[in-house]
Parts: sequence; C-alpha cells; structure tokens
Amino acid sequence: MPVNAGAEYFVAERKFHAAKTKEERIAALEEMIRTLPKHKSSEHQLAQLRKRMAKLKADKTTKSTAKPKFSIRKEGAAQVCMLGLTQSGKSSLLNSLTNVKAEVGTHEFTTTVPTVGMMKYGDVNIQMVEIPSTFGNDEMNIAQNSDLILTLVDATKDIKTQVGELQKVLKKYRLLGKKKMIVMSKDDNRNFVEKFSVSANTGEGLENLKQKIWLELGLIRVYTKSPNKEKDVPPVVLEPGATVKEVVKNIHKDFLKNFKFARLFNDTSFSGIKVGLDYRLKDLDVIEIHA
Ligand SMILES: Nc1nc2c(ncn2[C@@H]2O[C@H](COP(=O)(O)OP(=O)(O)O)[C@@H](O)[C@H]2O)c(=O)[nH]1
Ligand SMILES: [Mg+2]
Repeated sequence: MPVNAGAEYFVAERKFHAAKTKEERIAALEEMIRTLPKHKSSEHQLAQLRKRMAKLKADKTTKSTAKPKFSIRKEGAAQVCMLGLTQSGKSSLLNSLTNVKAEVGTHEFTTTVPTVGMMKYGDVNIQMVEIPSTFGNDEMNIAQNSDLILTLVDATKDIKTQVGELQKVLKKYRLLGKKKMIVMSKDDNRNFVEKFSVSANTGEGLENLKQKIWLELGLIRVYTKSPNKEKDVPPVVLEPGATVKEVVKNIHKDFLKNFKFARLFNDTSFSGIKVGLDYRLKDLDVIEIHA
C-alpha cells in the first residue's frame, strides 16, 4: 500500500486496472510511478512498480487473445458470455465488438476454448467471452459466473430448433434464472429489428447491442474530479443505489476517515451542490471529493 499517495495516484491505478492494451497499461503504470510520493517509506512500493514495468515491457504477448485454459480472470466493469450453437456467429460478433481477432469458422466447432476480448462502451470496458459450442463443464462454469449471458440465435436458420437446443443447455447447467439476452445474429437483411438483432457482416445493430448490454447490466458510472479540473477517466463502476461512500472507499480507505464533503456535478439544476457520504448516485454523476 503506497504511503500518503494522493488522489492522482489512485486514479492512475484505476486506469491501470481498466487498461485493455499493453500500451495503456504501460502509460498508467508510468503515471503511478510519477505520482507516487518519493520518500523513504515508499521506496519499496516504487521498486515494485518499476519491477512490474520491466516485466510488462518484456512481455511479448498481448492479453486479449484466445486463452488456452478455462479459468478466465474477470477484467473490466463486467463479464458477458456469448452462448450459441456452432456457426451461430459468436466469433464474428466478438471480433466486431472487441479488439480481438478470433478465428471465424468455415466448419463446425472452430472455437474450442473460451475466447476473450474487451468491448469499449463509452469510458467503460466490458469483458466479452465466447463460450465454445461444445458446452463442456469448464466452459459452462464461466457462463455461470458471468454477469450476463447473450444467447445467439442464427437468423438465417430455423429459430425454434435453435431456441429449443439452447434451452436444454441452459437448463442442464442451471442457467435459466441468470440474467440473459437473446440476440438474433447474422441478420444481414434486418428481418428481426424488433428484437436485438445484429449483423457482424454489415455492422448493423452493433452500437444498439452495446447500449442494450450496458442497460441490461444495470450498473452506474460515477466519475471523480479534482477542483477546477476535468473529470477523471475511467469512471468507477458501481451497483445501482451506490452512495458517495462507496466511491470514496473505492479511491482509498484513508479518504473515508478524512472525508469532509463532496460536490456533485450532473446535468440537473442541482449541479454543484454539496452532498454527504449517504447521497445515492446516478449513472454519469461526477463527484469532487473534499477530504
Ligand atoms: N451472413 C452473415 N454471416 C455471418 C455473420 N457472422 C458470421 N457469419 C458466418 O457464419 C459462420 C460462422 O461464424 P463464426 O463467427 O465462426 O460462428 P461461431 O461458430 O458461433 O463462432 C462463418 O461462415 C461466418 O462467416 C453475419 O453477420 N452475416
Ligand atoms: Mg467461434
């Protein structure tokens, strides 16, 4: 734990954890090193950060490629799994929504291990996981632990058969009660626009889907800011109903002890008012913490 680190350090740390590329991670780590107070008791922490930097720079692999093992560390604000029969367009959708380049199948069961990518929604990163259509125990375990499941139904094939098959899988793995969204995939001709329908080929429906995913997750984004400065990016992502206290705690527990008040900025006529720790925040609120 850094000694007497200021808000800038914790903002940098947050950027580090939210980073989706190696470059972003390096930039955030540089900022952490720069903003860490330099004195005797922070020497150890500084050495650790520099070690981490050296390791990161030496790492030739990038993070968001197919992972050969089945345990996937949750990264970003939430984890969303894509489930569907083979050839339903999961890899193609993953490629369209994220920075990843998953192999698209010309034959069945191309994807044999879960594939992970980061999807950007505004200032927030959401982790997307393609679950292979072999529906093995380990892979389905990931779906069980995810925050939302997208079930892909191929718009070019018989809908009823697919939905029936998918229902069986969901039931077998006790996923019927989980938060889910049906997505009609490969809908190049826009026959299912009244549902959540997308085409990875034409790009239609992708932005809409991103927004629907965010709404379905039901989370809120709260930005922090310093006086007379722009808001800090990325925001803190919280459960709905979260209060100022949660944000303050998220920055650092020492901030809670010294908390005086916060100023709330949003697009209402109350923008700029003072609020206390118990104030309930809304999506896109900006708070300036005075401690
Ligand atoms: N027409 C059309 N074909 C698609 C679309 N998305 C994927 N495909 C095709 O569907 C097949 C299976 O795609 P893939 O993404 O590998 O499906 P997965 O097995 O569910 O991962 C491939 O031949 C893709 O080119 C789409 O939006 N429109
Ligand atoms: Mg695939």
